[in-house]
Amino acid sequence: MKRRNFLKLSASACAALAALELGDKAVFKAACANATPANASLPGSLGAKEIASVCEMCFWRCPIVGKVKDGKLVKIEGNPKSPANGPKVCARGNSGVQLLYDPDRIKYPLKRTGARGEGKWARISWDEALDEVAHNLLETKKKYGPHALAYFDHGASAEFMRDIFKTLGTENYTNEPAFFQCVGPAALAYLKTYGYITTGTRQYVDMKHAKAMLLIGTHIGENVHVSHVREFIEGLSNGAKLVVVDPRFSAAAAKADIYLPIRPGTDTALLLAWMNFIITEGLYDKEFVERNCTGFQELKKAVGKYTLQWASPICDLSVDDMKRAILLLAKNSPNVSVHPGRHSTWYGRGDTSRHQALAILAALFGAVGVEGGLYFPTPVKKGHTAFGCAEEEPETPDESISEDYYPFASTFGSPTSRIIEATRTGKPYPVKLWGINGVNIIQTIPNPHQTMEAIKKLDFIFCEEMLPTETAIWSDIVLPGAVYLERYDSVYTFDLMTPYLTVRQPVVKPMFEAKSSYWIARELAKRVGLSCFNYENEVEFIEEELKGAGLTLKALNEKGGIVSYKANPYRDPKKLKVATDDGKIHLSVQDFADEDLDPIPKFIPTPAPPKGYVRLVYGRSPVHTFSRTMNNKWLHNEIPENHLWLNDKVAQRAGIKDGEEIRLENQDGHRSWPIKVKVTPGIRPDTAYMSHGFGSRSKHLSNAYKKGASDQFMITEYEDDPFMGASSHRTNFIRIVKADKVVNLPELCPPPKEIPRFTIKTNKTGGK
Ligand SMILES: Nc1nc2c(c(=O)[nH]1)N[C@H]1C(S)=C(S)[C@@H](COP(=O)(O)OP(=O)(O)OC[C@H]3O[C@@H](n4cnc5c(=O)[nH]c(N)nc54)[C@H](O)[C@@H]3O)O[C@H]1N2
Ligand SMILES: Nc1nc2c(c(=O)[nH]1)N[C@H]1C(S)=C(S)[C@@H](COP(=O)(O)OP(=O)(O)OC[C@H]3O[C@@H](n4cnc5c(=O)[nH]c(N)nc54)[C@H](O)[C@@H]3O)O[C@H]1N2
Ligand code: SF4
Ligand SMILES: [Mo]
Repeated sequence: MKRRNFLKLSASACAALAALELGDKAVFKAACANATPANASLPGSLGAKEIASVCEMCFWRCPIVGKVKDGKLVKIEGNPKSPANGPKVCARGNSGVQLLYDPDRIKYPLKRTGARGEGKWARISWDEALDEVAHNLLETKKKYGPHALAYFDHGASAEFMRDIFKTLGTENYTNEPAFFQCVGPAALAYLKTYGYITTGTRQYVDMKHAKAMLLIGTHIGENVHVSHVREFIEGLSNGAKLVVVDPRFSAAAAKADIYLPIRPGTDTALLLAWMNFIITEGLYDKEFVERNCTGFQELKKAVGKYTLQWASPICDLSVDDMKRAILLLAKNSPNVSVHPGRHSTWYGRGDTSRHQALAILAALFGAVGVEGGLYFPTPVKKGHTAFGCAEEEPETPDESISEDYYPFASTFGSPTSRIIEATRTGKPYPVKLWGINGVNIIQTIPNPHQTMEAIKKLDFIFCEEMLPTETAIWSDIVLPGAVYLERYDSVYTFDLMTPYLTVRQPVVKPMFEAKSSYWIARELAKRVGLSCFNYENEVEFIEEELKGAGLTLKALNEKGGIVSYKANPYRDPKKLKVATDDGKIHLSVQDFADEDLDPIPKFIPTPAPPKGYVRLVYGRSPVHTFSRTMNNKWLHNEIPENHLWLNDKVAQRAGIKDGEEIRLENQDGHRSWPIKVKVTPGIRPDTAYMSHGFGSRSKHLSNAYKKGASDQFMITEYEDDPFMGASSHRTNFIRIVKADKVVNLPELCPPPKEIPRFTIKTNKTGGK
């Protein structure tokens, strides 16, 4: 397929990409040039008032303008002054309107009346709700100690309330950005190699100026972050070569010069063999490595045994294809984007190592601080706000469920798997209260059956939510949070290739009795006797933050709600200094060795599918964000349900037809809700794929309830990453249930002897 036809792809990415209209740079320029500048006081083109704000339909946080007519939000567009997205938003950004006006929204504080999980509530007042939450926080702490309190948090709404939990002294918060289900292993690997997190909420990789790019997983195009997709497409249209490694023919794979349909879970074997190849063939950047890296001799020795011939049966790729791919990347070095990845909690054991291998590969290519390589963030200055909550670290318990289990977990809080385990078992100490904010824990964390079991053991559980989700129906008290379009949050600074500063501000007033996250946290803090959140309201601290940037809210709005800065992404390789202690890139990580962990990546095979099963993997629906958008009318109309991608040869032998509705059964006997099959040659025979977030179990979500199936309910086996405790999501296997009969799936690519098979437990937990 030709690059210019990218947007015409028939794959599911099409819908989102069409909404992005990213393919034609001319379109961009024209749209930017003609757009009306955002200004809080000027009437806009629809005769509507335009208010600059920041999207939170996902965490990329694109600058937007809301067009408001007669007090009603009529349209959301990208902020034309934004150097990142210009006047563009994606399908989800555009559909924020439908989140705001979703008739299913939680309108008032609610108290559970039925059993947990039943979703029966009574309306109560804010005073009653906050008093009850505060009372339970204090009582639980008094009875069991501070660590009995746990906070599951994600996104902007969760930040203020996190300070309350931290100040009350618990080690149990899960911290943004979904560290233990998302970027944790990748972030840690880059932090230890380069001293800064080149992959956290942001991925600092200069795809726009790359001559070649490598994506391992990383399904850009289905994974939609507007400016990131834009840079990827600009890189391609500038002529960059692309290597995509993915067991599934993703939207990105459709654009690849070389596509490697790897056996899932074997990427580190490929990366080790590639490293050995470029070292032995002298294709790495010797001067760069000598000058800027430590640990090269150890690395060379450690990877010396991994040949392409060794990797070939493991990865199920031909030596020739692997060689062509690495030669293509090497030929274009140092201007190579070795994409650091984002979602990295794949297999537990080996996740940090896989991303460490990617970090090292970039360094071997000298692809750091140069055009097309990993780049340096450009910090954007803003003022510091002190909310007055305790700054000191909480007291560690006798046995910590964070750092005593995983040496690198505690920087980020406590692993969700440990909190759930402590809640279920009372060991090593009891966890009795959960607060939840911005996370749909049932859909987000592996083994929802275990999560629900743990919830039943709690003394108290509350959440701040906008929608009556699965998590809400399990909560004792539900606090109605304002939607991002109804509230201030903070000043946002972007330190990427297009640095800027902007602010989230309300486009309309909160509807019903919804309240902003700051207001909720402030009121709760007062009730638990903390002198936190001393600013009367958000505007006060936003002005403080803006002061540090030489701005006021009024001045910022007069500028269209956004101020751009010049990027400083590149460095002279002769004077390179990264943020590690010695300024060098660490190809072998002593901090890992000090904790008896591998200082240099090793390939640790994840168990292969048992006979009759295939591995279940997942990814993004381009028009949805996890479970949070499933009830959104416009997005639901676009893609109402997910499909199970199944290899065509496997389907044929198993007698399964395209479009047929089946159920899945995982290795523990758990069955999914009905899902239609997409029969395709675009997936390996040992793998099945579905997009995440579907199959809602809350009857209160009129559009989302029972639409498609949930991947999470098939994920009952997980392993924790030994470095930092993130939970694996791709260690589960499924077969098919058709008209209540179990269909075993044929094995068309058996694993080599190096990869042991998963052993099915005899005492299965499922069956329904
Ligand atoms: N539309 C949309 N976009 C989003 C989001 C969203 O909810 N909706 N969420 C955002 C967030 S928070 C994140 S973290 C990112 C996640 O997006 P990514 O970081 O891109 O996620 P990955 O898991 O790397 O990529 C999924 C791909 O990995 C492939 N895969 C599965 N197993 C393996 C394997 O063993 N090896 C290899 N090489 N590939 C494998 C799958 O087939 C799939 O194509 O997306 C972001 N973008
Ligand atoms: N099986 C499986 N598990 C996964 C993933 C996967 O692909 N497959 N992806 C993982 C990744 S990469 C990530 S980042 C996480 C994401 O995990 P989550 O962030 O938990 O994702 P959502 O399912 O969207 O749940 C967010 C919840 O917060 C609520 N919410 C959203 N915005 C606000 C707000 O402004 N205020 C309040 N009060 N509530 C709000 C939404 O209504 C929704 O219920 O999931 C991880 N878990
Ligand atoms: S990528 Fe889309 S959903 Fe995410 S912040 Fe940007 S416009 Fe919003
Ligand atoms: Mo994520």
